[in-house]
Formats: sequence, C-alpha cells, structure tokens
Amino acid sequence: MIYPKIPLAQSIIEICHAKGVHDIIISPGSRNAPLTIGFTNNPKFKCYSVADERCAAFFALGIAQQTKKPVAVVCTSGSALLNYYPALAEAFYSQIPFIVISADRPFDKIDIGDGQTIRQENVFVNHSLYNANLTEDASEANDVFINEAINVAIARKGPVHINVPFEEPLYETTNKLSVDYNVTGLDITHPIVDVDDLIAFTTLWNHSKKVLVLVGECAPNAVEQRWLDQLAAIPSVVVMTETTSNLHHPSFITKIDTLITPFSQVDFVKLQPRILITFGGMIVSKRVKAFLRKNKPRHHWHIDEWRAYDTFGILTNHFKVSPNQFFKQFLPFVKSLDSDYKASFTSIVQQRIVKHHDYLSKIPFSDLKAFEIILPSLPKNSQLQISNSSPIRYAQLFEIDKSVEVFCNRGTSGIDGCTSTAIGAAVGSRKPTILITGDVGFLYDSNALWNNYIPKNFKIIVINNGGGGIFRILPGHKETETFNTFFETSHCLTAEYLAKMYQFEYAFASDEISLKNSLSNLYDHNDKPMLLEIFTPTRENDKLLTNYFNALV
Ligand SMILES: Cc1ncc(C[n+]2csc(CCOP(=O)(O)OP(=O)(O)O)c2C)c(N)n1
Repeated sequence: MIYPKIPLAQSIIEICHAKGVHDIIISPGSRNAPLTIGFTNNPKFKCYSVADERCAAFFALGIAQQTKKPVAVVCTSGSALLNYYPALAEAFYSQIPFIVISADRPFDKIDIGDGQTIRQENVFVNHSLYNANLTEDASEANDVFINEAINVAIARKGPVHINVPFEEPLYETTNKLSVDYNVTGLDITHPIVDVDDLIAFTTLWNHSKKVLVLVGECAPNAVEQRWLDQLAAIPSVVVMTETTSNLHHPSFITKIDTLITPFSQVDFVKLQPRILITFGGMIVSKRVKAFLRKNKPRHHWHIDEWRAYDTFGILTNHFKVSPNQFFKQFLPFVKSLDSDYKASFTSIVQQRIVKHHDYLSKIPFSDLKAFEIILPSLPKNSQLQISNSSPIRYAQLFEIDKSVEVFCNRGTSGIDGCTSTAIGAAVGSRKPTILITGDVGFLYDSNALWNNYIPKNFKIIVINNGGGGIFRILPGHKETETFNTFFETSHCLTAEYLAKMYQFEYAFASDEISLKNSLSNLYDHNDKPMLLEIFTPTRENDKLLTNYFNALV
C-alpha cells in the first residue's frame, strides 16, 4: 500500500476510514497532494475527481443527500476552498453530513505574499458546525479535532471544516504507516419526550379542535406510514404536505397553493389552526407561510432532533426528538375529538381538482402545461430532482406518483448547484434520476456536466422560458428593459451545444405533441445521458399561472 509520507495526512485518511467516510471528491491542486495520494491509493475509498470546486461540493452534497453518510471534499489552498461555500451552506440548512478538508500553507506563510494563499481557518464559521484548525504535525490534539469534526458531521447532520497545513515536499510516499492515530467513538443517542411534557402537551392537543400538521422537506421513508395513517384518521387534524416531504396519504392536502390561494379571509379564519405542528425542512409555499404568519396559531410545535426555526413568529415548543419518536409517544394518547376541521376542506379540495383539470384542458403550451405533461410521465420508482425556483413551485401544483422520490436544494434555495446535486444524487442513489431545471439555473451550473461519473440513464429536462421566469411571477414585475436585463436576465441561449460538448443526447420540444413524443424517447434512451430542452413562451407563462389561480374559485 502507498501512503503519503506526511504523518498528518496519514492520520486524516485513517480516521476517515475508521469513521465510515467512504466517498471522497477531490479537486486538483498541489497543496492537497498528500491527501490526494493517500485517498486514491487506498482501495477502501471511492474517489471522484471533479475540477470545479463549486460543482464538486454540490456533487458531494447530492451523494450525501442519498446515502445519508458524510462525504468528504478535498481541495488545495486559496480561493478553491471558498467555492465550497454555496454547497456547505446548503448542507447546513438542509442538515446533510458534509466534510470539507482543505489543504493550507503553514500558519507562518499566510499573508506574507505567498501565492495561492488566503486566510482559511474558520472561513465557514457562520455555517459550519465545527471547525478543526489543525497544526502541521500529527498529534493527539489534531486527532481529537479530526475525530470531533467527523463525529459532529455524522451526529448533527451538517457541514464541518478541517483545515490542514502542509509544508513541502508534498508528493513523497512511503509504504508504511508511520502514525499512531486515535479514533474516538461516536455516541448517538435518540432522545425521547419527557413524561411531564407528554402529559402537558397531549392535554393541549386533546382540547384543540383544529390541529394543522405542515410538513416540509423530508427524506423518503423518514416517517413510518403507521403514524401517517393514524394522523389521517383524526377528524381534528389536517395534514398539509409539500412535494419535497415525500409523505403520502390519500387524505393529505398535497397542493397547498391550489387550495389556499383563492381563500378569502373568512376561509383563512376557518383554516386557522389552534395548534400547528411542523416537521421536516424548509417550506416552499410562500402562501402558506403568509397565511400562518397572518393567522397565527395559538401554539406552534416543531419536531426535529436539532433545530427549530420560528418560521411563523409563534414557535412555542421545540420537541428535540425525531418525528417517529414524537408520534410513537403522542399518538396513543391523542383522542379523536368531535371536529369538522378536516371534513370542511375535503369538499373544497374536490372542487379545486375539477377546476384545475378544467383550466388546464383549455390553456396553450406553457410552463404550466409542460409540468402537467411531464410530472405524470415520470417513470415509477425514479428520483426527481428539481431546481429553484419556479420549477419546484410549479411541481407543487401537481400530483406526483408516490413511488417517485423528490428532492430540491431548499436549504438556501440557490440556483448554483441544482445540476451538480442531481448528478451526485444519481450516483449516490443509483436510481434512474431526472432533473427538471430552469434555463438560468441550468446555464449557471453547466460545469456540473464536466463530470466523468454521470450515469448513462441520467436525464435533464430544461424548461427554457428565456430567462428567470420566476421574476415575472413574483410581485413587482413590470415589462421594462430594466426588468428584462437585471431581473429576468433574458437571453436567447439554448442548451444544445453544451449538451453536445458534454456528450449528452439532445432533443427539444416546443408544443404538447413534440413534448409527449420526446418524453417517451427520453425515458427509453438509457445508453447515454440525455437532455430534453422545452421552449415555452416567455411572456405568456406568468399570465397563464395567474389565470390558473383565478380559475380555481
Ligand atoms: C445562487 C443564486 N443566485 C440568484 C438566485 C436568485 N434566483 C432565484 S430564481 C432565479 C432565476 C431562475 O431562473 P430559471 O432557472 O430559468 O428558472 P425559472 O424561474 O425561469 O423557472 C434567480 C436568479 C438564487 N436563488 N441563487
């Protein structure tokens, strides 16, 4: 076996292995040579080479999103490291284990005029859960920091940064391990709700005729179906799920915006819950946030082992347990109250379904129409990755087969790594993966395609509406040159030559018939990654969406 000669590099590599870090994404450089040599010569690791650090980090994030295991990214010194920041922030807000290992110059070489040198220590301090600023020699203290960083990434599900100073020579190797490294155990406990709280809060629940459960982004199968079935059977409980929640029950309200956009204040008061229970990550629907901020519940309980955001300005309790643990303890004590809370929305949901189909049957080809055609066409048991921002919002207006798992980078809602994340997720899950992205998001992250690990059955659907269509939808849109240039960033680019350059099969569609034909071709074609570009009418899309909401009444 070949090891790097530098003992500190040996310690890092051995501790990573001992802690189950398996996937290592390496970007090129010299300062990180000891780590690159060590990781790539050790068959226990799966190493990927991705040149652009921003893409490398999102690719790693996609793998970790799927495997739920920490993935390490390794880069050289200087600005390379800063390109990890967008993905690191996404990992922070989406609670994904993520380990940054950056090579650095020794401390006395910083800010003296050496090349490719910046202040790397603690550079992510606002968004990392732990920062290990190592010193140059292998030592017990350094081992403690390395162990702690990896333990934190695993236990608290988030990003950590290990900064490693190396002095030249960097490329020397040895065939013997020369370090005595230490591995400290990881103690993961699963907290429970304490009995006093359980009694107090079930009493509250059992006196509340209106309980709204709102679920944001969740990993598939994160919550046991038996708890969902029990929740669904309680007349005083309405469950609203977002597309990224990956939770399913026929009685859950899945199309939140479709239901509530036409509501009057009288309807909102009827819907206003006494208790709001939330779990999962970020909520996409702006409308449900506005509704709950204006019509505040009396109590808001958030369930998450680590974090609770006061999204609605009324957070009253943070249950620091998993949703499964919460329901396991609570549901046996929750009484079925006499309440029409749930029933009063059932008929409205049915009406909305009729109006939804009626409106969609009449409209011309557009973003909305394209989503109506694409989403039901997705192959069963596939994985759908969606970009920000209007693609995920459109997707929330439609049913998606429950065998399709849905993901979107909603931690920071960035458009900077959706394609890279999707490729990483395809590699990490090994499932047939389809990315639906906007054109600006796609062009932004086009370096994602500069990646040698893209599975042959990976598919990208680019909805090309000639710019950032979301800005036409958001309030404030006026058809001016300023709007076109600075908000929409309108363009006439297409994905065709990028697809060719990166050896993707390419097809396009610009109406219903060509879209339906191209979709079946897209799914049948599995010997080469494929990109389908859909051209929609820039200036019609927003009107058709506005009219959709008007037509629901
Ligand atoms: C890194 C980053 N920069 C800017 C934004 C702001 N932003 C949100 S959506 C968007 C435009 C997205 O356009 P596109 O991908 O074409 O999707 P569309 O809205 O047209 O569906 C921009 C610039 C962001 N979310 N992330």
